[in-house]
Order: sequence, then C-alpha cells, then structure tokens
Amino acid sequence: MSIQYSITLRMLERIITTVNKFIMRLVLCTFALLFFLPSSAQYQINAERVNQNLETLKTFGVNDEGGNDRVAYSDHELDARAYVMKRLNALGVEVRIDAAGNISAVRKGRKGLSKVVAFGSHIDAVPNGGHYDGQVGSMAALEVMQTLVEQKIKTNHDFELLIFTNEEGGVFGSRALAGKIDEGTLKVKTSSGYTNAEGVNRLGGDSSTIFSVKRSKEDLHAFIELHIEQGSNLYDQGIDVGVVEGIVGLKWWDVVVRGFANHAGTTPMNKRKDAMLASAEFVLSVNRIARSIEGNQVATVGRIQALPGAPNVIPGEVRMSLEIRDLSSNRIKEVYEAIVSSTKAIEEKYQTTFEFSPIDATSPPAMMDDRIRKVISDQARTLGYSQLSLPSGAGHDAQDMAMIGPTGMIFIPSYEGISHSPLEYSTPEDIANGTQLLLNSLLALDKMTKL
Ligand code: HGY
Ligand code: MN
Ligand code: MN
Repeated sequence: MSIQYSITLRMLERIITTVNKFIMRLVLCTFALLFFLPSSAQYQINAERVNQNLETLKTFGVNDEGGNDRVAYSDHELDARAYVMKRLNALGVEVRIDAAGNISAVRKGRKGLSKVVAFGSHIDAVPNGGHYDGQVGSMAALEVMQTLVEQKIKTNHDFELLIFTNEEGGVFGSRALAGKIDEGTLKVKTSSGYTNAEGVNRLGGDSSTIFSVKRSKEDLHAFIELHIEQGSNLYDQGIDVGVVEGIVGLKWWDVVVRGFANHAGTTPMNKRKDAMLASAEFVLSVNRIARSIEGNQVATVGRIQALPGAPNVIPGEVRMSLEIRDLSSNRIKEVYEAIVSSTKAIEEKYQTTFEFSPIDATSPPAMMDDRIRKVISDQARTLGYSQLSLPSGAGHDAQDMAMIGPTGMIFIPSYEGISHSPLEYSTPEDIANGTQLLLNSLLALDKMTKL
C-alpha cells in the first residue's frame, strides 16, 4: 500500500468519524428539543394564586347574605377595578382604560405584529349576584398575564387582557369594541342608577369619544373568554371543561301596562282597570308562549314595579321587563310577535293597554370559531381533561368579540348549574384547570400565523 493511499484512507476515516459525531449530536439535540426544552404545555399557572385572587376580589361588594352587590359603575366596582389595575401595573405591562371604560393590559410580543391575542371577561355582577360569573374568567386572565411575565414566556403576538365594562347591563364594553353602540345605548339607565354615559365616565372612560374604541378585524388575531357554565351540563355529567359551540342572542324590552289607579276599598271588583292583574296574566302568557313553540328558546319577565305602589290603591300602571333568548334571531322575533299579539285579549279583558319599547342592550347570537374550538379541544385532551361541546344559554362579551375576529369560549362546571345567585360556586380545582387550558390555548393560537 502506497503512503499516499494510506493517508487518503486515514483522511476518509476522520471525515466519517466527524460526520458520525455530527449526526449523533443532531439526534441528541432533537431529543433534547422534543423532551427537555419548554413547550407551551409545560408552562404552569399558579393554581393557588388564581384562587386567592378570586377570594380577594370577593371582598369588593360582598353583602350580608354572601351575595355580590358589585353592579356595574357602583363604588364596589370602582374599588374592584382599582385592585385589578394595581395587580396589572405591578406586572409592568401597558395598562389603560379605554373610552368605553374597558380595562386593557398589553404585553408586547416579539414580532411587532399588529394583531393581538386577547382574553378576558367582566367583574361586574347582577344585583345580589354571585362571585364567579365573569370573575373567574377575569382572575384567570390576570393569572395568564402574571404567568407570561413571571416565566418570561416569549410570544409572537401582543397579548391583551380585557376586563369589559357593564357586561350584565347588555355587554356594553364589548359592544363598544364591536362598534355596536349608539347614543341610545349611552342613555340606558343601569342597575347602579347611572346611565351608561355617566357610568363610563365614573370608570375613567370618556363618553364623548366613546365611538373611537371600535376595533376592526385587522386588530384581533384571536379572543378567548373563560367562564363558568351557569348551567348544569358539566356539573351533572362530571366533565372538566366545556368547549362552547355558540352563544344565544338576547333581546330586552320595557313593557308598560296602563290601567286606572283607584281606591282599593270603594271600587267594586267588576269596575276595575287593574294594571297589576293584566300584568299577572301577561307574565303567565310569556311563559306559556315560550313553552308552546318547539325549540330551546327562553322568555322571562324579570323585573316588575306597580305604581303608585300602595296597599290601598289599585295599580294604575305597571312597568316590567321582557327578555327573550335563542340561538336564532328569527326565533326571538317569532316568540316576541306571539307575545305581543297575546296582549290584545288581555287589554280587552282588563281594560288596559300594553306598550313595548326595545331596550338598547341587544346581543346577536354568535357561533364560536371552529379553529379556536379545535385548539381548545386539542389542548384539553393534551392536559387530560374530559370535555363536552355545548352551546351557551347565557350572554357573554365573547359574542360581540366574535364580530371583530376569531373567538372561542371555555366553560368550567357551575355547582348545580346555579348562577346569578349568591349560591354560585365553582371548585378551586376546576378554576385552576380552566386557567391552565386558557393559557395553553392562547399560546397555541399565538403560534398559528394566520387564523
Ligand atoms: O345575562 C347573561 O346572560 C349574562 O350573564 N350577562
Ligand atoms: Mn351574568
Ligand atoms: Mn358573565
């Protein structure tokens, strides 16, 4: 063997060894990437902290019966919002109140993309409500933000936390973002006694520039709201999380019944024009009509006031609310028309008149985005949570966000399906599960360049 030949052989051996080493390293690196480097599934939310924050939030507006008096625009709500903003400010994210009073907190992504990944809910409650509706989703959103900051998670998009204004009085804040409010909405008087215009100014918004908050499809990559189910499907079946298919639309009306106020002792029973009696028959008729049509529609008279409101005066006027909900706008119209036409006979029978005026607090039915539903479902499977796909009978800010961009909702179980009641409850474990699923789903959506 010539010297030249043996040198060539040795060189060849060296090259093969180097290539082998390179291949081995490549295999090892891939292995490490797959199994040891962080993936979204390995970012853990702090289960104890999210539940502790919810306990603290309860203190703003808790009443003697354990219920929640934190109606939108009340002093209790102002205090609760100050608490949430303090927590957000401490995280060093960009916190602001928009003209509609919505709290927005943005953490910048690394790519300077114009569309945000948004998430959030509301912290206002119905009168004597519970401590979980909206509030679980809001504290989960805070926990997501805190986890992103604390664990220095790099995201492609900006992540925006939203706490919406006056959800319970007609999803006001999210409707403003969707550009669905007008002067009439601003004049609506809310449970706090303030109009929406007065209320948003109390929150630090600006009713004079409110229409400027409208966002466009170019602004939103994706939005997810975590919420308690407020029904009993998950609770009854022992299922961990719900993937929401769609949200019912709802419409509200003021109903005024006019009769004749007269002496309750001297007016014989056959000579009365009793607005309360006519209203009683109306309430029964609303229930009967909603049940008589096939489907899942619901109709409710939830507020009633007799005037002048004295034991010894036959009510001359009654003011009521009417609410109808369904996944189809046509069905809502059909039920409304049947209810209105049923009042003709009541008017005649009791010598009264009925007047219906729409309240500007309407939300359209909204389907959730299929791709986001799949992301939530896949992430729930990876986390080992049992899941159910289901519609929402309650209204949510997510239905207005769905008009702006791809939107999804996650539900967690509500104890015995009770909601809008001081007895509302979800377990700390379910709250932690929901929060983890929210984080994982948002991070998965962040990786998707286009939805
Ligand atoms: O009334 C609703 O459905 C919601 O809880 N705001
Ligand atoms: Mn509610
Ligand atoms: Mn809610």
